Amino acid sequence: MCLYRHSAGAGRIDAQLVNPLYKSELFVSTIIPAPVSFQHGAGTFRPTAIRGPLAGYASEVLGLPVNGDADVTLTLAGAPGESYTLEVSADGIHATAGSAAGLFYAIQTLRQLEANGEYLHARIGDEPRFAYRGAMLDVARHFFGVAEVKRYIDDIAALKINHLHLHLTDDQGWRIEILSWPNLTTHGSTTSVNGDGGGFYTQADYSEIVEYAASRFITIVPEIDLPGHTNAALASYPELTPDGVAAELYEGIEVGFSTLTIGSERTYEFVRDVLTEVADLTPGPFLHVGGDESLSTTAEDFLIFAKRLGEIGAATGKTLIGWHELGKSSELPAGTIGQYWGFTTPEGDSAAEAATFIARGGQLIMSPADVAYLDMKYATSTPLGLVWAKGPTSVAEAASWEPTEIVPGVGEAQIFGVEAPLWTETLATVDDLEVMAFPRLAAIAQIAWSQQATAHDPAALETFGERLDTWGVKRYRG
Ligand code: TNX
Repeated sequence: MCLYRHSAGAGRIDAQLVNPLYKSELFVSTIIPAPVSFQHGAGTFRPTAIRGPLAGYASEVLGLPVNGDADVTLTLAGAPGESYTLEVSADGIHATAGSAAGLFYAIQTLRQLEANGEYLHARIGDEPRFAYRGAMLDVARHFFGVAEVKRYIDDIAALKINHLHLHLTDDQGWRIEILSWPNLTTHGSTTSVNGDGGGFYTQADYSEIVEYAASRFITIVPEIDLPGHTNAALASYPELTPDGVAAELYEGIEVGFSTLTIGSERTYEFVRDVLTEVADLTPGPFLHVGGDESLSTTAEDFLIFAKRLGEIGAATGKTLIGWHELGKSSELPAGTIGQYWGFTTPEGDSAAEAATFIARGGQLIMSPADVAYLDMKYATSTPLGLVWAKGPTSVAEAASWEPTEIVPGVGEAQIFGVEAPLWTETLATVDDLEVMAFPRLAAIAQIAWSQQATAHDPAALETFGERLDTWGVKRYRG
């Protein structure tokens, strides 16, 4: 076997591999995200059956039967955590991890060692760099139903992403049923961008998504965006508006024109009721409360609101997450997590606002818009997508950034993880989502999972792209 550590440089193999997916004679690991250590041989193994925890799931994705004396074994042993080891040899395929999540990641890696039913001989040791590896889906600008979200969950699970942030509310639609404020969905969910129709999740639908995600070791992070991005709520309940007159429903793509009424106690009853219901429905530890682009809220009002929001949010027992503008407030609950969406070279107050979360004992999720926003066009000719965040954003740009080199004073220890948002002003179908996400999301998942300075390898991304083709996932071909 030849030893290859990704962080150390390019790996090589001397033997020509027969397997068509490993067609390069100078074989480097094509696993995305790249594992910590990877040794491989030239041979392959053809397994017949699987046993162990997660055998049912593995059987589905690998297309092998479950059987008591299988030659693919999944074994729980060792310290808990997300690490795993995987060995493929003439003796069979053996995955070992201290947790079911680790075995799940071993299965994802295994899927990428396969071609024509044969698995490349390999020995892999792996664990993630960051605890939080996220994708965000905006279901407010366009609505995506339960089945569509489940499909996106399967897509991102292959990349060892472990959080799906659902942007559930915005100006164009309110997508989660709130029993104590029913008009949010009976009225506020009926629209989307472009008159493409509305939709919402009943609480049962939402729980179904949460459970499905959990079966893929993905935690749902629900976002209720406050106090801006609230036109759908303002259209549903006139008592929330500054003048007591219901807003019109909105199907455009402007941002920053809506705000809750900061001086009214009814606003805080609304915030408390909504956050309490959403928190109660959500088994995961996080509640995202938005805070971005509240351009119609005065600076003074924003601080008043942020303090109340922090108090109400903390009372749900969840750890709050907010877009970096919430860091204008120095009174957020200790440990609140900030989501940085400024550029890789910060502009304006974005770095200072992000730093507030660290000062309060929290961490940052890094989503720099110029490299991690999956709704940016790939090239000027891309029919879908926007360009405002220094777009177009090529695959190479999405793949070549380092989270610790963005906000001064924010290094490895201050970073909770990395998330790639997918905003949907211009995206209406699952094909649209996949074409914008892939392959850039694969590149960003590598930044979230793989060791620092793991080189961006266009050939590995292309191989991953070919796997997406075999899995029936749409992708952009540059
Ligand atoms: C900015 S960045 C937004 C979203 C838009 C997106 C479009 C941020 C937290 N908010 O409201 O959908 O740009 O790219």
